[in-house]
Amino acid sequence: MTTTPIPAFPSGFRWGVSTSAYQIEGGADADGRAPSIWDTFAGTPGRIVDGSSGATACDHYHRHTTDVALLADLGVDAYRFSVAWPRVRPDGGCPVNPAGLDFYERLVDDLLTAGIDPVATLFHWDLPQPLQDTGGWLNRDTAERFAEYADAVAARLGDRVKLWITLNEPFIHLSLGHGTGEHAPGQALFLDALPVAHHQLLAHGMAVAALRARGAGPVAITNHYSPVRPVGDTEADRAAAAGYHALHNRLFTDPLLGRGYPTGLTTPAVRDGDLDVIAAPIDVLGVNYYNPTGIRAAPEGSPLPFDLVELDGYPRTACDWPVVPGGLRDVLVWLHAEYGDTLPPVQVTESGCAYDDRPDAEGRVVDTDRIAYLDGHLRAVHEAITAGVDVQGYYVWSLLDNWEWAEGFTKRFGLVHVDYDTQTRTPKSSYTWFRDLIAAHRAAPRR
Ligand code: IFM
Repeated sequence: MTTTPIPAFPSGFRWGVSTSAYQIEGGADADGRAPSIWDTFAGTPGRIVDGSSGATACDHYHRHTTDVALLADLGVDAYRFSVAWPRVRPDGGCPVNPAGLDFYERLVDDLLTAGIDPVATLFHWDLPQPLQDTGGWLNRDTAERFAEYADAVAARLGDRVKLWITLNEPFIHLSLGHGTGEHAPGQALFLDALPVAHHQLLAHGMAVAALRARGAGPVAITNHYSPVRPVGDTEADRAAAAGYHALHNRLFTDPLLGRGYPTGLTTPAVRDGDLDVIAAPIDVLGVNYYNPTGIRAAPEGSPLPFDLVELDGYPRTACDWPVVPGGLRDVLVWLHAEYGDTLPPVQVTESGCAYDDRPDAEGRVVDTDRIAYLDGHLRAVHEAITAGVDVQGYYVWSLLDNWEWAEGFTKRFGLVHVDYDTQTRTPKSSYTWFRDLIAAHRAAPRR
C-alpha cells in the first residue's frame, strides 16, 4: 500500500456502504414475509457450502437501530440497502403487506434522522417464490409484477428515499441463477437463459415509469462490470473474450442506453416497444466491480463458447478473486469512452473484498488487507475522475459481514465483524480507516 495520501475527491462526492436484504435481515417469517427463491434454494441440500441460510443472518430486521448507529458513527453520506419484495408483496402480486413496508419506513426515517441518505435497491435477487412457481424471470408477467411492487414501495417511501436502484447486478442473477445454476433459482440454461435478461430489463424500464409517476427519483440501475482479459493468443481466444465482454459488460448496458441488444444476444422474447421502455432515461448508473475475468475459447462441444480462466500474478481475496484495482479504473474509463454523452453520472455502488477476519486476543479485528484493497480501489476511482469520468460516489461492500449466497457464512466482506452466534458487532480496523478517510475528505474537498 502506498503511503502517499489518497488524493482529494470532488466536493459533493458521495461516501457510502451497501448491503442487501436477504444477506443481513433475517426475520424470515416476521410480519408476513413469505419465502423467496433464496429460502427455497438454501433449503435444498448441497446448494450452500456450509448448509446455512439467510433465515437469521445478521438479524438486522430486529437490530436495525444498532446498525444505523454504526452508520452514523462511520459518517457515511448514504446507505444502500435493498427492499425485500417478499416482505412487501409476499405473493409476488397483490395484496401489499403494510407491515413489510413499515420496517423500511422505520429504517428510512432513522437514517434521515441520522443525516444519512437512504438509497433503496428494489431487487437484489430475492424473488418471491410464488412468482418463480409461475416461471420467474422466464415469464414476461414477472416484469409487470415488479412494476406493481415498485409502485407500492414508491407510494410509501417516494418522498424520502434519495436514490432508487431498480435492479442489482442483473448479469449475475442471469448468469449464476439461470445460466449455470450456482445461485437461486438454480437453473442451468446456459444461453437459453437470455429471456431472463430481457424480462429483467423490461422490469427495470417499467419500474422507472412507476417511480417517476409517483414523483420518486433520482433513479438508477446497478450492473456488475468486469474487464475481460483474453488468455491465450489464438483468434478463437480473442473471439471468445470479445463474446464474453459483450455478454458481461454490454448485454444490459447497451439497451439501457438506447443501443438495443449487442449482436447475437437478442431473444425472441423482445416485443415491439420493449426497447423504448428499457431505454427510459436514468439519472445514475451504478457500477459494481470486484475483479477482471480471464477468458479463453472453450473446447468444441462445450455448452458455452468461452471458458473462465484464473488470472495469475495477483494477490487474492478469500473468495480467490484477484486483487486488481486498476480494473475498476479501466471499467469506468471504458464506460465513458464507449457510451460518451449517453452515459449518465456514475456511482460505484459496490467495491469490497472478503478476508478471513477474526478477532484477536484483545477482541480487535485488524484487517490490513481490506484497508489496502480499499485504498487501491479508491485511487483507481480517482484516476478515472482525473481521466474525465463523472464518478459521483463510492460505496463499500459491505457494512456488515453477512450471508454470502452459495458461500453461506464462510466469506466475510464487512467493515464490521459479526459474531453470528451472539450477533455482536465489532468494527474492524477498516471501519476506522474508512471513517477517518471520509472525515478528512469532508474537511478538505477539492475539484
Ligand atoms: O455479496 C455480493 C452482493 O450481493 C452482490 N455483489 C457482489 C457481492 C460479493 O459477492
